[in-house]
Amino acid sequence: MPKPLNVGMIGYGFMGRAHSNAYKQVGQFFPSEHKVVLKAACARDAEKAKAFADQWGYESIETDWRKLIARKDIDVIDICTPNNLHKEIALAAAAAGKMILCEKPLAMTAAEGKIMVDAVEKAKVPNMVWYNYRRIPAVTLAKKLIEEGRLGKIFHYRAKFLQDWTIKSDLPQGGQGLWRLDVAAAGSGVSGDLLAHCIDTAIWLNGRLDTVCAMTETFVKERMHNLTGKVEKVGIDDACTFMGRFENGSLANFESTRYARGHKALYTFEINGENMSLFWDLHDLHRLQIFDYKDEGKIRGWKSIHVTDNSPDHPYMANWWVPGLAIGYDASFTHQVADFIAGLESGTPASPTFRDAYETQLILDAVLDSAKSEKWVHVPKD
Ligand code: 4PW
Repeated sequence: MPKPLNVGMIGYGFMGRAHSNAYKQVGQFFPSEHKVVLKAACARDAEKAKAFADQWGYESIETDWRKLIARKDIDVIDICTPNNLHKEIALAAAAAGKMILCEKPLAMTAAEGKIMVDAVEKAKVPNMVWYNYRRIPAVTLAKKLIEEGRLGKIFHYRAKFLQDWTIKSDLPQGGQGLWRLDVAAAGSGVSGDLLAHCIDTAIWLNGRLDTVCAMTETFVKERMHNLTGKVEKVGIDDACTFMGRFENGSLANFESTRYARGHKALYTFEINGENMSLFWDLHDLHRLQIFDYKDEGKIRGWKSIHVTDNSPDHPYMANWWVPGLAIGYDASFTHQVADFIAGLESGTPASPTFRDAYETQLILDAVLDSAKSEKWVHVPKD
């Protein structure tokens, strides 16, 4: 008999849907000793909670997250709220001995993140942050190639995450769907929302970032606030770019913006090593592009590996369809739940844990400090 893993979901937005979809898929494709049960969905508005619960198959609803956490029949708390609630909910969940899956970024600031890390470690509760791009098979393959030492010495790591959905100056800030524009709810703008993904992937693939020099811009300075009904100053960064240096000596170049007209979610990274370069693009998420300098001269060139084989060399794919058939963005979340469960069963926690994600918070703080001070900033070692 599989062990039930009873999930209590807090929030019902885009990420609430992405995670719920993963919970529903995981048992079908990644069998384990656990069976995910969608136990309760929680939102302040009962009607919205009920509609969400009915759509995704949650057994019950709560309108107060404290009541959800107090329930004996909940094992895992999934935090899909705006960022300003992550800390309070995580601390309460840890104190109640619940496992915690928290949407990214972990916290509003590194200081908040540290409190959350201490709480989950003190309570010894399994924990993870939803940096899902690590689980795209082509990205996981990149990690494998790097670990096998195929790239040699790394010289450059560059990443960008480009969107264009906030260019309209009459788009309000705050409230449902628009909390990402409200600094009180989000903590920051593109840095916490998009750059955080680039940083998480980068430190996973290329190790610690040591120093950064950043620039931010807020292109639209005032927006109507949905919660107050007044035009208010915009406190988030609309664009954030930085350069830096990794501990391994390689140079970093990062760009994130919501003002790149024509781009909806263009996340790319490229790594240049002495022997090999790798390039990945979210728009073509199955392809890992590789240039291998060790190839024979006359056939040397960029090649595109379509990571849809079902051989054990292509991470996750053997659990899906037949060789050659693609999976999508949603599968990265399914893989993350599968890895979380595998971590529970093996005793080796799946990454990124709260502690791993805290590293990203330290870098984000350093990036924003640097943009403000117009100076290079060292990323503190915890
Ligand atoms: O976490 C990010 C979101 O806030 C996502 O990975 C992409 O950008 C899609 O939506 C936003």
